[in-house]
Amino acid sequence: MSKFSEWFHEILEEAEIIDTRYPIKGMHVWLPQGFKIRKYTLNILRNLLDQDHEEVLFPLLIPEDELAKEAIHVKGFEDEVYWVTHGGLTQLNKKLALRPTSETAMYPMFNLWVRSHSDLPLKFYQIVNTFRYETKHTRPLIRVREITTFKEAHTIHTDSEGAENQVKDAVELYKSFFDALAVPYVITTRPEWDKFPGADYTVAFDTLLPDGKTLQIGTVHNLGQTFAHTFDITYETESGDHQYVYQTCYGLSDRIIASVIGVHGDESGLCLPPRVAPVQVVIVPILFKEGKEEVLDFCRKVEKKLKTQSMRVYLDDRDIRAGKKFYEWEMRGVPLRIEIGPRDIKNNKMIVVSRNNLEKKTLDYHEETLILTINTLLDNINQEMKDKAWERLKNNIRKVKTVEEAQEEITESGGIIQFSWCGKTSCGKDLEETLRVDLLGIESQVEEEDKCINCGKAAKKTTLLAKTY
Ligand code: A5A
Ligand code: MG
Ligand code: ZN
Repeated sequence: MSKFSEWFHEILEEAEIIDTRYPIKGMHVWLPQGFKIRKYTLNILRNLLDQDHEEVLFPLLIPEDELAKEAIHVKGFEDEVYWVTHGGLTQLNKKLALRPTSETAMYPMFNLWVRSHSDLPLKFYQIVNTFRYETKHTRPLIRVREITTFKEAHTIHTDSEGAENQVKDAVELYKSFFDALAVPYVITTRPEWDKFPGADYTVAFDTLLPDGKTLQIGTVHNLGQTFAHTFDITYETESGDHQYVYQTCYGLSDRIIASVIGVHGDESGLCLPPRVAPVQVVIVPILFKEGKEEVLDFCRKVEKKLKTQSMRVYLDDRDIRAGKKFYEWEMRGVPLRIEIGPRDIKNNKMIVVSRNNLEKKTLDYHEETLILTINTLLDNINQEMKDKAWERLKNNIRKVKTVEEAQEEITESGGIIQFSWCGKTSCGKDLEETLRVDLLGIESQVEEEDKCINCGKAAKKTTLLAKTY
């Protein structure tokens, strides 16, 4: 296990995010702290999606014949499907799959729903659990067998341009989402052999974890007309013809939480972006024998004031050492700590400590501007976290000219390698095997004349590779 892996498992337990002791491999329990981080993260996501998507909720079970209809799709998932075979003691005539994803649950209904060009486009999403019998090593939040937080959006369009544009819109939406979490990413078009089963192409977001491996944190698929043909989803055009629709889908999972934890955490524990932190500001009274009540009263006043702005504030008035409280709230990733002691009250001061850099500042205390001051501090913390995370990602993307160089970088520093590639599947797979990495995909077309680092033929594409989760 890498040092990061160990850190990750420990912090999930210590910060009470996930309990991994549930007696089914790859299935875990969300604890109250984790559930809150998840809730605030999903609030951001729902706010973005609700601008032009409709939230729906489909059944968990999919009949065997529907799942099997789309041949390429089912081939991609056949090793990973859990089956319900019995109702009580009765064997079912038709096996039922636990959804690994919901194309084959939704699209038979889309067949019924889509009638006329005037109905389109349609944009739906749901946030549900899905089940995948993963055979690779499972890890909490990163590779699970019950994905508890599967956001899948599914859209329907009259023409291919509509679907193309939706892919671009979805990429923008995911950018906004990850920006809100201060999580940096690279965006690539996955190589042919790694696209979503049934898609024309897949655009993926990957972030970099501290051990130098990347994590796929989101995918956007252009499905073209493949599923439309399979599920006979057609609409009537203005002139009365019947045409097959074009579709896209895009998904996120528990990995969004894993990335927030993994990207920002440090040796003191969690470091949460203010928008998803269960507690955004903790107030720690610095108490001495004398003037105890006065300090507590003052802290209560500050707490009340900040709460009026629906800020998530916690006054830690437990009867334990302040140092112990600092340590605990730092471990839990609370973005901002306010310390108030008897001398501060006298001098109209307060001490604030930002979790992201553990910097301590003494500020003037003014009741009228308190909220503004704290909000500004929280905004700054978010910005600093984002800048730092992006800088680390950028510093870990290295351009190479040869396979040997790639090998060296991968063994010595990990991270993401940028290189020129001819675009051929056989050559790409050969590279993956030689270097024991994954091609993340294509960033862009090569602008000048260049050579593939592996086969020496004309390069067409700037491509990224990395060791991946
Ligand atoms: N229907 C489309 C959206 C779909 O299923 N796409 S997907 O297969 O790529 O899954 C969406 C996202 O879920 C992926 O980008 C990946 O980040 C995440 N994911 C896939 N398998 C996972 C697993 N076993 N555990 C956690 N996250 C997973
Ligand atoms: Mg897979
Ligand atoms: Zn090549």
